[in-house]
Parts: sequence; C-alpha cells; structure tokens
Amino acid sequence: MTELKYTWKYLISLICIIMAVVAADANIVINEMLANPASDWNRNGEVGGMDDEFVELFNAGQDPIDISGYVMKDTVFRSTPGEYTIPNGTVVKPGGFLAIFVSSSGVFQGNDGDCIKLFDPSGNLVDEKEYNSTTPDVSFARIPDGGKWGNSTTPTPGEANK
Ligand SMILES: [Ca+2]
Ligand SMILES: [Ca+2]
Ligand SMILES: [Ca+2]
Repeated sequence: MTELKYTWKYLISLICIIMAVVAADANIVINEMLANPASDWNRNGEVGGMDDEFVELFNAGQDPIDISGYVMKDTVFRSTPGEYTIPNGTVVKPGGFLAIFVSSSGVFQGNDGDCIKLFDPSGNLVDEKEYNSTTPDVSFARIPDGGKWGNSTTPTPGEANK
C-alpha cells in the first residue's frame, strides 16, 4: 500500500512537471516584426534593411522563461534561410520583451513576403508569422501584446505594442 502511494505521488509530480513545461513553452510568442525599416530603429546611426529589421519576442506568462537554445529562422523566399540560436543565459521576464535585430541574428525578413519561425531547443515549433507584403516602417504587431496580429505605424522594439 505504501509503495502504491509513492507511485501515485511520483506520477502526480511528473504530470505537474510536464504541464509546467508545456505551459512555459506556450507563453513565449513572436510579438512584433518590422520587415521593412526606413528609420534607425536600433539607434546605431545607420538606416538599412540589413540593420534595422527586428523580431520581438514576448513572455505572455506568469513566470520567467529561459529561451537559451531557441532557434529563429526565416523560411521562405530565400535560397539560404537565416538561422539564429538564442544565446545561453537568455531569460525573458513575465510580461517582458526581447527585440532581436537582424544585425545580430542574420535572420532577414523579405519585403515581398516571408515566414519567421521560432523553435524550442527540441525543434518544436513555438510560434510563426507569415506575411505577403510590407509597408516601410509599419510593423506586424500583436495588439495587445500576445494578442491578435495587426499592423502598427509606431514600431516599439523591446516595448509594449501600440
Ligand atoms: Ca526586409
Ligand atoms: Ca540602424
Ligand atoms: Ca513591441
């Protein structure tokens, strides 16, 4: 009887761990993307599509999420898709944002359409955003943060969407 009790305890804690992991994964989303920049969004004094494009991630959950080893890819309309592995020790706070500029990621967003995908370290798709056209300095943005996709004429890398 004691043994059975321990088995149940073990099973229940195992289920809790699995649920926590699944919930954590579901809480990181692609929150904003600027594919066609016409301003100096990373404030380095240069303006360019190879420099100021960004992808913003958002933690919609209640707990910090370690996204070390997550992989971001641009997947269509390019002969050699860009691929970027999120560095070790990258944690997004609950309600926090992480803007990743193309200058550091090499993940480009085609102006005539592309699809950006985010995978966890096991290769599971976490989120993706596909589009067919762009407007200069108009971002694709979930409004409110983590909500439905729309467009924003006021891109906000690393901050709440408007
Ligand atoms: Ca572009
Ligand atoms: Ca710039
Ligand atoms: Ca934003």
